Amino acid sequence: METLLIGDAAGVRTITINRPDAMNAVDERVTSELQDALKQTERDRFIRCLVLTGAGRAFCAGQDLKSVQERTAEGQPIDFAETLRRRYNPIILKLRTVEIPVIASINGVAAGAGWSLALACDLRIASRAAKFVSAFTKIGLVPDSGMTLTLPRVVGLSKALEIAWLGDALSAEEAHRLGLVNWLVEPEELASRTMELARRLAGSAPRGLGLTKRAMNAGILNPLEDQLNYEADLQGIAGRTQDHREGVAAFIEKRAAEFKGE
Ligand code: T3D
Repeated sequence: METLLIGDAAGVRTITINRPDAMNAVDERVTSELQDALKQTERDRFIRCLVLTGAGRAFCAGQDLKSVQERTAEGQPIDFAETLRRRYNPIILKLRTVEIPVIASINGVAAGAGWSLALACDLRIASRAAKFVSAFTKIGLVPDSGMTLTLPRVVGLSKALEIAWLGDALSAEEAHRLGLVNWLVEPEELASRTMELARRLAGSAPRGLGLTKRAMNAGILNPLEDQLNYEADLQGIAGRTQDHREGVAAFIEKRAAEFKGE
């Protein structure tokens, strides 16, 4: 694995997205390796709990915008509907369907699809240094990777729209208050508190935990699959706009975007 660190201890597998210089932004290799790592985790019967985290000061900054801009500059149009279905949606579905507890250990910023990844996990423990940024609207896109289902289910429709539309960063404290994070801990305690929780879950009856997840999933899994497809359709439209290209260029050039509705 080039972009992931994978470690096992006492029945707990930890997958760390390891592109710290890019705030663990997700390129083709990350999604491909994450898909493989999740499939392997499901096959490894001795793994009883999975932890997902990020290296350095970010959890995950979502899609790698530099690779998006490079491809656009090379004249290779990206079909976001296709890339979501092929790259992101299988990861979100696997996080929900693997019948072991999945903990997001949120060490720093979670933005765009990076936040969606955390929302697709079963439990979230966050460092007080973490923050949450929807990010999609700022580059003319639609929240994806399940966020349009997972976020309003936790915070309600109006708050979800506020978060998505305004795109303001949510502090770890605010995310905890809203129920988006189960536990909030000091940065230096995150790793040990995560392992304490993971070991406790790994020591529980695995079949019972897995079936509990299956039962709790029952009400959301079919809607999630439909919603992932629907998000992909909408992202296909948003991804073809001039405003999206302007949003990405503005982010990379570190300036305010000028959106024209085109
Ligand atoms: O199918 C498809 O492909 C479509 C799918 C889309 C899914 C998505 O996730 S869309 C959303 C993509 N993500 C974003 O728009 C987030 C962009 N990043 C940010 O808003 C901010 O960087 C953060 C809030 C994450 C962190 O802010 P801050 O101030 O702590 O750090 P920074 O200075 O902005 O970033 C540090 C470096 O990381 C910087 O590089 P540099 O200037 O030092 O060389 C920055 O460019 C880089 N970086 C951060 N996010 C990304 C990134 N590089 C590439 N892609 C990123 N997403």
